[in-house]
Amino acid sequence: MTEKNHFHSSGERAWCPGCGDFGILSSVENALMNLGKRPHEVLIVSGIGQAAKLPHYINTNGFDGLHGRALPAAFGAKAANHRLQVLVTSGDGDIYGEGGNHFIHAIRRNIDITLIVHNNQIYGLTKGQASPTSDLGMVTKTQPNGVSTIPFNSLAIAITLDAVFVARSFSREMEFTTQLIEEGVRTPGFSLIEILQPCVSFNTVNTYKWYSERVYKLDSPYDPADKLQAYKKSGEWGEKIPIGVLYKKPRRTFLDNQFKPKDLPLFQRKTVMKEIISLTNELFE
Ligand SMILES: Cc1ncc(C[n+]2csc(CCOP(=O)(O)OP(=O)(O)O)c2C)c(N)n1
Repeated sequence: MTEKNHFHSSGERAWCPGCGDFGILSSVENALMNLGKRPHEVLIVSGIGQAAKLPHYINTNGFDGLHGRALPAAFGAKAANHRLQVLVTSGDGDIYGEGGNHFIHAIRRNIDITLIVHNNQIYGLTKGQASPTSDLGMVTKTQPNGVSTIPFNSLAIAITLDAVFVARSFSREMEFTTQLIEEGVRTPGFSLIEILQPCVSFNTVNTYKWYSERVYKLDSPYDPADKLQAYKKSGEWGEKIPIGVLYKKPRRTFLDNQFKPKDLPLFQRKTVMKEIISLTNELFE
C-alpha cells in the first residue's frame, strides 16, 4: 500500500487553472514524502506573489515574509532551530527583484536552505508587468515598447558565488523536479532550484509549448563539478534551455561554524535574563 501523502492539504487554491504552480506544489509534496519527512519537521517560507502562496496550500509549518524578504526570515528560523528543514518557495520577482540583495548574500553565507524559485518570467499577482527574468523585447502593459533591460541570470550568479547546488527544472517535468528538490534538500548548504513555470494568464510568450520545445536534460558526460562548464551552461537560453543539476560543490555551511550537530537549538536553550540585562547594560555604559 502506498503511504498517504501527509503534506497534501485539501483547501481551495487561488491559482488559475493550468498554472505551472500546481506542478511545483505536487513536486514539493512528493519530494518531502520521498525524503521521509514529517510535516512538523519542515518549514516553508515565502514572500509575496502567486508563487508565494505555496505555503498556504501544503501541510507543513509556513511563514509569509514581506515582499522580497523570504530569505532573511528563513535564515532567522534556521538559526533559531537548526534541526528544522527549511525551504523557501517564491517567484522570480520576489526573490531576484525585491529580494535580490538577500539572494546574493544568502548564497555567500551558505545557509542550509533549499530555495525553489517559480520562474514565470513575469509579475503574476500584479497582473503582468515585466520581472527581472523577462526576456528582452517582451511587450507588457507597462513595457509597451518591449523590455529594454537584460534578464537577471540567477544561475550564473549562484555559480559565480559558489552556491553548493544549482539546478533548473520545468514545472511540467514533475518527476524530474521532485528528484532535483530531493537532491537539493539532501545537499547541506544553500541550494537553488529554479523551475520554469508557465503563467497561463499573463505570459503569452513563455508558454508550456514554448518551454517544451526548448528544454533538454543535462546528461553525462556533463560534470556538475566543473565550474567553468556550469557557468557556460548557465548562459544557454533561447533555442535550447538546459535543465538538471548545473553545478554542485559542497562546502561548509554558515551554521556548521556556529553549532556542533549535537548542540541544542537556540530556541530550546534557557534564556538567563540576568545575563542579557548585564550584557545590554555593558553595551550602553
Ligand atoms: C514592497 C512591495 N512592492 C510591491 C508589491 C506589489 N507586488 C506584490 S506581488 C508582486 C510581484 C510578484 O511577482 P513574482 O514574485 O514573480 O510572483 P508571481 O506572482 O509571478 O508568482 C508585486 C510587485 C508589494 N506587495 N510590496
